[in-house]
Amino acid sequence: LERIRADHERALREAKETLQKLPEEIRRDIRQDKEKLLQDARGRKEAGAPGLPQRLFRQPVGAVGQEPADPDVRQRREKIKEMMKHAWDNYKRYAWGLNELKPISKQGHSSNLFGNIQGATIVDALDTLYIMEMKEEFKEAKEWVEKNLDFNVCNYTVTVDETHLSQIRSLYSKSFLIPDTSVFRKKAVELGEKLLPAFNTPTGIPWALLNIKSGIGRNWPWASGGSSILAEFGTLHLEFVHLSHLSGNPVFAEKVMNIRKVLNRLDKPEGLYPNYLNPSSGQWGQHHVSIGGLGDSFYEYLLKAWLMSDKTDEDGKKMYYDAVQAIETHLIRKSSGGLTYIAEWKGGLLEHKMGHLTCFAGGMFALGADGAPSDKTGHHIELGAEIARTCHESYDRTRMKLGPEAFRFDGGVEAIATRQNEKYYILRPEVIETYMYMWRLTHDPKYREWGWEAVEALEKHCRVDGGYSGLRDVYNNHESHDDVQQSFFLSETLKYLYLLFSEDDLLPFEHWVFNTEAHPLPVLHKDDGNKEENQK
Ligand code: DMJ
Repeated sequence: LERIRADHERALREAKETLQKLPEEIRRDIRQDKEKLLQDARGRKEAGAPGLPQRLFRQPVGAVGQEPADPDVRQRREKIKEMMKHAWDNYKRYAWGLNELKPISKQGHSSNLFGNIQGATIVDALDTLYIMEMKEEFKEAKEWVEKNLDFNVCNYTVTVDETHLSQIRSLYSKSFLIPDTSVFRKKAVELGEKLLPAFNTPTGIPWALLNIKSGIGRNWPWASGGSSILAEFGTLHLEFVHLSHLSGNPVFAEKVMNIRKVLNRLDKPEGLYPNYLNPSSGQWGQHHVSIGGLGDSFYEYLLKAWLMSDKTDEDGKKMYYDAVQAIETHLIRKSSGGLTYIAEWKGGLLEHKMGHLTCFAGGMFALGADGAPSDKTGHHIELGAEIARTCHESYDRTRMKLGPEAFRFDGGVEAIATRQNEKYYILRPEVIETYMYMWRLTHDPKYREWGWEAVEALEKHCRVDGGYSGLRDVYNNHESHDDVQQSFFLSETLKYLYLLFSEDDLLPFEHWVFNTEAHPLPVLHKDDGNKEENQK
């Protein structure tokens, strides 16, 4: 009551003062108020988004590289660009604005994973179009995002990892790579804010699913008694640290730093991280450990958090190298035929199976070699090379020269899928991702050769009139297409192929880290005034 009375009195006083002014003075005040409002609005427009701090766009290093010097390499790179054009043009023709393309039935496709989100292929492909200098296509994609991507329609349950996070990841990366990025920046922060209630759990480990309207979260019922999943809550770090930079709001970084704290407090069986963690009790669920599905990108983000912090994030570094040590001791094995593979661990027992997803680890080990103790650098590169060789074998031992979803090292087989439901290939990127890292870090020409084998196989078996399709069985004599052109084919598979045949000056590793969907994020260099931020 007192406050209302005071406000009321102040309003009366101001009105009286105004009435005592000459009409000319009143008109001047009004003019000044108007000008101020206009100025504020202009400022907001330049800053790109209301409420966001102004940020100068720095010309990014290596967002566009030089032409490859070698004419054969140049030609191969051109071919990959042509593949991107084929994938994009068909998406545009038959599925524009929808999530993905069905290249055989020539219509749009959307799996449950996407919820109500639309245009996943456009958002995902933007930075590939940009680095390939496909200017027209990039322009139309950017315009679509500006006009159509609206997270305010999200008054439903969203997945905190796969779909929505991947949108943040993707938008986010664009706000660094591409000039005039206010639109990406604004939308990334907007979506980040919407996801914050997912962290309202007793431990701060986020739910996998969130109803944006009610702010109530939950987990998948199949996930070990309603646990959160390591590869989901462990794959937020890079984007949330950057979100704090973009928005000026520390809350995002605080949320992911807390995840680390919780993990560091827990006992880990044999130093390994199980895939399931209950966000209420803070206890591990089933002791199932995998460097593939459900676990993979958690390990990737420990290493990349350290790299993205310009190697100042000591905590991330320690967690990564400790985890690799435990993985080597308990999961990495050599087959009798001499192939190194990463098995899965179920309550202490090994399942001698390696997923296509796990093949990304070859690139990760090699990328992490630099920070390993000096006597182990060569060993980490070697480990990466061995995983690359095994994954290449998994491709080479199929009829279509494209790898299965999972391959086994038991029952007398090596690097071969034995179960029918593991024989499919859905245009996944992980093996090519590893070739790209191995090429950049060793310049051994075999990685480009292996990448080219994959290009030829994709052209022969996956390319159809209406785009690119996955295959149901890579061991079959005849293609049975699954009729889906995954959006990650454009954002990851084709981007890694393009980088494999580019010079090292395109998105150089000293300046960029690739997030788990191959979207580049800039390293927060200490000398750019990020020192304190990195250490927080
Ligand atoms: C990608 O979208 C990401 O790399 C994710 O982390 C796991 N795999 C898919 C594509 O295979």
